[in-house]
Amino acid sequence: MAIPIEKLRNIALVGGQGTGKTSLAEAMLYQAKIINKMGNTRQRNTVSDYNDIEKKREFSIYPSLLHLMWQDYKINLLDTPGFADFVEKIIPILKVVETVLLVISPSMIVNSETRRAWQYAAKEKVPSLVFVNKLDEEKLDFTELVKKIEDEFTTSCLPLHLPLTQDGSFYGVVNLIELKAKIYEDGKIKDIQIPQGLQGKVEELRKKLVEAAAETDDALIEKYLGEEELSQSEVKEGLKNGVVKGAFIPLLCGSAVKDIGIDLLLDTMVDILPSPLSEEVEKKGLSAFVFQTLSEPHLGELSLFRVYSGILSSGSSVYNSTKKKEEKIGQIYLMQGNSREEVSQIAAGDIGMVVKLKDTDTGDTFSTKENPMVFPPLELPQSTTSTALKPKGQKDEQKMSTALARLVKVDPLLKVEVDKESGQTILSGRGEVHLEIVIERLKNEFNVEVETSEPKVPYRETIAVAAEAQGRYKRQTGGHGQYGDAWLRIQPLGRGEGFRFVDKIKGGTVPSRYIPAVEKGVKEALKKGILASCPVVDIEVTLFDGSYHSVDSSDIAFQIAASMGFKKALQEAKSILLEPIAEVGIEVPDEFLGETNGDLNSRRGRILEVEPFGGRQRVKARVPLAELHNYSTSLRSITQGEGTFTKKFSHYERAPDEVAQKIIAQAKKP
Ligand SMILES: Nc1nc2c(ncn2[C@@H]2O[C@H](COP(=O)(O)OP(=O)(O)OP(=O)(O)O)[C@@H](O)[C@H]2O)c(=O)[nH]1
Ligand SMILES: [Mg+2]
Repeated sequence: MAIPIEKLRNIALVGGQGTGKTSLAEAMLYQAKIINKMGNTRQRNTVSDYNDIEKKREFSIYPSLLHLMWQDYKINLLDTPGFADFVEKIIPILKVVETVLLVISPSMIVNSETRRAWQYAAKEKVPSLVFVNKLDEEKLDFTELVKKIEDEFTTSCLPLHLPLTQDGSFYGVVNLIELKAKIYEDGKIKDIQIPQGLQGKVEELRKKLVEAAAETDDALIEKYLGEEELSQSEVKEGLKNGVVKGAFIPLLCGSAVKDIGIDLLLDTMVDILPSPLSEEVEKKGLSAFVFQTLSEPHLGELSLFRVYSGILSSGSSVYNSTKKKEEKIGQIYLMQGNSREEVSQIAAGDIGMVVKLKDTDTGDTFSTKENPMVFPPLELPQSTTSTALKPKGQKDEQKMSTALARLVKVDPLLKVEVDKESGQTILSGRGEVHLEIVIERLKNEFNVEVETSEPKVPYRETIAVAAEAQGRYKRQTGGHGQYGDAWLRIQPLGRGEGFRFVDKIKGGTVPSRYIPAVEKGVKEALKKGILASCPVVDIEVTLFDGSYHSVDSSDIAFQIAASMGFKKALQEAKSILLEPIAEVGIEVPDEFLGETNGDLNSRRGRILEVEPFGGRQRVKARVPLAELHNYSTSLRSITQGEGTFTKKFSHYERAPDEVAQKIIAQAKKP
């Protein structure tokens, strides 16, 4: 069944953890008669949270795609996870929806995850509307709520609904667009008169609403100022304009688990939310964007895509213009959680899924080779938490790296690297739970058990004063022996200057043909210093004297002699340990600044700058990398989830003596 593009809606459900997004999706599917009984995340039987790990944890981890028909409109819903580690999963999704439904609850109006989600949506210029859920359970001060939303999002908040409560219990909703009231009793919906006591409030809100609708259009405002009544459809059209422009945030209310206000929510989506036409791509032929990849144990990889122009058909060949490769499209499906329905094609504006693509990743564009276009690459934040992984089974090394590669492919917020220096496999992500889940999947789906440890800190060794030493290597065995002798002088260089080798041999005391061997020997020795087996840096090594033997000398003998001499010189100079320092940028609300700074001090951090901005503080600091392990978790707990941070390597600094002693002792342990 082809649905005209103006009758499509693509909507993302976003907001803090546990506000009821998954439940709301379930309630909408129920209203639309896709399911005949509502599941509950606590009973682990919702359509959206179908994954075993989601069921076990009872919250969403992966975005899921659902769809329903309301009137003759098709609504695609993307239910996203609210847990702090997963908020960034909405970034690709914001590319493919026209609106964001921000789900809040009276006890969690705007927490840090909701705020972040809002900021991402605002950055992508995707308009939002707010649904206050859980009114069956939590008390709400309506006026206070509107004010809070306006303060937080600095946009005017426009209630479309007013909750009906009696003796503190929530039983119905006044629809301010149509000026009708509804009550919900045991699954039955009844129209009622707007209660007398509410008339005043209803009139006040209705006036605000009509005014906001009129203000979006010159003709409407003229009519309105001329004191003519706007028709129902004019009000709706005006509201739709306002939503597209982000002129206000519409506010709706209800209860997902009690199924109150859900029909009105769906009506609103149809009536005043924009269709994909609001952002039509000017293009001939196919353009589509892969916004999500999921992996299913028996199916392999599933790619969710949104078509912007043209049609994507099963069995066709398309051009992956990001990778510049042809891609064969197999069977296309519509998704309802994890159940799939085969379709022959997906047209512009709509969302679908295709399995087993060869060369396509999240963020890739499909088009035609004749008319290629590429959507800009996704801007994803850096990882904040890392752990080193080692397989428990000795033979599982290869299995682990294959499994990790597959998991990273379906999650662009994850990163796996083998650290060149330590040889450790480092898994990085957005938080500890994010990494825990990967480890759980390695075990459940790939049968690889792993041990975790802290990633090794890349310390360095250097010298602060100059020194000299002789390296002499002499071996007499049977026939011809080995002989090399080099006098080396070492001198400190500036931080970051690395290594310099100087040849100051006079009079051929070391013949020039052996000098490269001396340099090579020093370079070998640089790789592992004498303190904690870490590389030696920022040092100048001068070969200034030596001796040789016409028969016994060789490259290898000079190499060994140089290496011995270099180590001796390091001892003479009393080499020192350098530790990496990271520059961190932290953002916290005002009230947590004191504790955040205190914590930075206890991590040997140096605060460089504190700059206030809009009720928050930006802190720039330098902190030894070794002290930042698990920082994302501590910052979250200090700031009740409100703090965010980025880190990048800054420079090396001499480690304080007591710190260095510990590191050296640790490294000497067998
Ligand atoms: N009383 C009441 N409880 C609700 C309502 N909606 C959801 N809940 C409960 O709140 C809890 C969390 O609901 P979910 O739907 O899983 O919340 P979510 O927003 O999807 O959470 P995340 O996926 O972690 O972001 C569950 O125990 C739900 O039963 C509601 O309208 N009223
Ligand atoms: Mg959920």
